[in-house]
Amino acid sequence: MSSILLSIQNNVAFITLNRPDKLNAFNGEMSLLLQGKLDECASLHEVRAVHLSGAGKGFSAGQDLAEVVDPAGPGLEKILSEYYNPIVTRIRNMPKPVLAAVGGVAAGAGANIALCCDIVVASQSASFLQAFSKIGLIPDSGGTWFLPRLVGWQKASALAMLGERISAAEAERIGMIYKVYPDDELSGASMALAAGLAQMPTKALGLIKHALNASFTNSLEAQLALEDTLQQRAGSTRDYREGVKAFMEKRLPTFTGE
Ligand code: LHQ
Repeated sequence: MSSILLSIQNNVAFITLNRPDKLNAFNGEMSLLLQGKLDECASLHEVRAVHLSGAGKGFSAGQDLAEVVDPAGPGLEKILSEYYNPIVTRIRNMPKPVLAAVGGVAAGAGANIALCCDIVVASQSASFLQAFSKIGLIPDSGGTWFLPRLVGWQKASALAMLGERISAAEAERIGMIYKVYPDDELSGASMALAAGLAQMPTKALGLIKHALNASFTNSLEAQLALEDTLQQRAGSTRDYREGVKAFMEKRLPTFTGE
């Protein structure tokens, strides 16, 4: 069985991290496979939303530490530049929404790959930990970029330094994730969210992502100018015309992603 599964249903690509006996810890092969599946999702026109989850009882325990201690394994530099960084940039640059459904522990790079997604939901028993400092490392896979933006400097600093495991409820409370569902409802709820996203105006969602990607580093003036540019693009889509027409005709819109 492959360590990354992909299936596409009703315009949603379901990507599953699939090393359940290792809590879906990443090895090099799995990281490269995930990059390939993300490329497929980005290029396939029928894919209008991506749902990322883990098989079994964890989301992902981050780097498979057995690979790190293997003398024949990849070095630290390769792990970041060839494995994790390209995953994070693919998710952020994909002009389609990516939703992470965290149904168990999300640790290390596993946590930060979840947190770089556009919407993160979790089950009540899920947990998040910046495990890095416990083994003498710093948060990677965008952790030092996303965490302060999500939860503020103080919480980010404490979570990164202390490496404490926090509950999904606490993650929701501090704004690290969007919503928590009872354990037996996560799968249905996250699939419904992804299905809903896949029927929305896909180009506008991609442009929202583009604008948010830039918002923390742009000046207000630069962000207003970017909104202006991107709004012109959104306004030239079929879905925009359909959205306004449907509103005027007092009916539900049918968006096609065009
Ligand atoms: C694991 C792992 C794991 C292998 C659980 N590897 N087996 C970048 C640059 C270069 C190098 C390093 O990495 C990185 C990026 C990173 O992601 S660094 C952070 C790496 N991850 C960690 O340090 C997390 C280590 N794991 C844990 O702290 C715990 O296992 C967590 C909190 C994730 C889960 O705890 P529990 O629910 O109590 O489960 P467990 O500890 O009993 O784990 C279950 C099994 O999974 C166990 O194996 P065993 O054969 O004893 O049943 C663990 O050894 C194995 N496992 N994480 N990352």
